[in-house]
Amino acid sequence: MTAQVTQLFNNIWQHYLTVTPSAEKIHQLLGSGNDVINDHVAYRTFNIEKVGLDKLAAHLLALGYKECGEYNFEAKKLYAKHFEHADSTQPKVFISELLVEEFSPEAQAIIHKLVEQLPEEAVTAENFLYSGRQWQVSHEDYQTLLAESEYAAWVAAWGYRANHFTVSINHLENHETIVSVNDSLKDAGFTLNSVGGEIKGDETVKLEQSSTMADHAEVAFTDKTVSIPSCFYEFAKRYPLENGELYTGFVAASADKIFASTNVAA
Ligand code: OOG
Ligand code: NI
Repeated sequence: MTAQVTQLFNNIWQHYLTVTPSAEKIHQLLGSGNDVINDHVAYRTFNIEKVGLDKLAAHLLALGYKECGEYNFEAKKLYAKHFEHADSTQPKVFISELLVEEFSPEAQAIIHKLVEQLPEEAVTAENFLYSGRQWQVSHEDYQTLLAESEYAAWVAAWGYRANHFTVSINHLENHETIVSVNDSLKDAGFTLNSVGGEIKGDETVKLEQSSTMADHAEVAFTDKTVSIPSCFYEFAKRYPLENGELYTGFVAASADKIFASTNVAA
């Protein structure tokens, strides 16, 4: 089963790189051999039965992942869960879903129209987690969604792919702190997500996180092709609990700010 998990994440990684060229550069910048380990990978979807969080999670549960935590983001109208594998060297997975019914009738209609186009069997296909967008969407509808929810617009444009991978700072040989990682990234010209400060969380919540602002890549909308934010790279440092084991959960207040990594720069 572990070989299958490794293969799945290799496929997800390759698919992510096609729209996130900076990830390869960041790997080289921070790593020194085989020390770049992924702390987690994140997914986004809509809470519509056909493509809900559970449908994505089914692919992980089948490979031995277990549900470990849940999170609510009231202002963003999102619900999320995270999953872990018994083999702790495998990435954790954070999956969120948009509470579609809480948006305007217009936005809801656009979202339902997209999801209806997706072939039923696409969701259970082996490649679902790296299948991208299997519906047509106009730039006009993208803009309508963007006005209400950056998250909704992102899913409409990119579909099913890792939204980000996350370097585990704990495993890096050349960096001890998140400040050192952030400084290297900035020196190399990368723009960090500074919403809520460059570093989200601290030792008291057992998790420090930072992320780049997403790369941009071209999307062929039905009416035109436009370059928009694609995917980003995150960095996480975990601290031990009383029992000496590293904290494995997420921190909702920090996650709330990480979502902004796919915002269009002001
Ligand atoms: C997920 C944001 C949350 C984390 O590590 O807290 C997250 C997203 O941007 O889709 O990944
Ligand atoms: Ni993350």
